Amino acid sequence: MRIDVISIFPEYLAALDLSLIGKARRDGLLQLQVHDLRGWTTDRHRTVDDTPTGGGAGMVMKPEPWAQALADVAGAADGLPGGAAADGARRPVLIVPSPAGEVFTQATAYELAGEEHLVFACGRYEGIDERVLEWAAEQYTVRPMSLGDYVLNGGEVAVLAMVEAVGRLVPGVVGNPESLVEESHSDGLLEYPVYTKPALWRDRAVPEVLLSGNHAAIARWRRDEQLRRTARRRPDLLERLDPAVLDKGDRAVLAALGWSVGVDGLRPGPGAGLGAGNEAVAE
Ligand code: 6GU
Repeated sequence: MRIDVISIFPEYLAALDLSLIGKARRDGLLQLQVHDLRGWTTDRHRTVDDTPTGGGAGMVMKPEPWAQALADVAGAADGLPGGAAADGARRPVLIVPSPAGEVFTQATAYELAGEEHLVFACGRYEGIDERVLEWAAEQYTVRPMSLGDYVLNGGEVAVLAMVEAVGRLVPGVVGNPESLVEESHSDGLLEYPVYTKPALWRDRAVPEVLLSGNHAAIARWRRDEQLRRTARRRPDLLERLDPAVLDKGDRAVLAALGWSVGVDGLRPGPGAGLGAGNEAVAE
């Protein structure tokens, strides 16, 4: 997979040299390049911003440096001018980090991991002139993306998160692909709690079932913990769960937590989140 990141703070992205993503780059699994947007300015001051048309606070990123950068980066992918549209090649995906974007989820990460070429355009200030996104749609699939309902100063930190979430799903990047199967959000539930040695630590014992060697019992306990934890911390995820994925044991745990399972989905009952075995679980 090829990934280009365009930013006025390329040093922010230095962390992409580290750990799993850094190794994937060195191994050639990810062709990741970070570019300084100011390299596409033409004035002496290398200006990338201007005042907002219509008035208001802050500054807006000028369109022309972005257009030059995005045209170069799209074309460089296969060595042809405007080469992204070459025969058979998929359009590159332009991801624009913004609190005004659609929410980036694990499902988005899986979608993007199947692409050939991702370009991340890091905005700063109040954002990028909207016409850049319209213009870029001629060459790119454009996807404004948000990490969640809070505001960062610019897209760089969001890009670190998205590149890591996508990159680790590219085949070969994570050494043991099984570790991708049993993790939070892969099945719509939060991950179960994990423990290591010693079995007794500062008067706290690990749950006994985990020492039993009974793999079926361990799997059941872990699944129950996933359901309990998700009900407690993220009831919104349970409400979106497809009831078809629930077995008899799941339904029993959910009933004990005060949830009802109907054909149309899961609903918290009057007791859910309060009593019914869901209370006083300190974390
Ligand atoms: Cl992707 N960008 C910015 N600037 N702020 C954010 C965000 C992205 N996601 C949440 N807040």
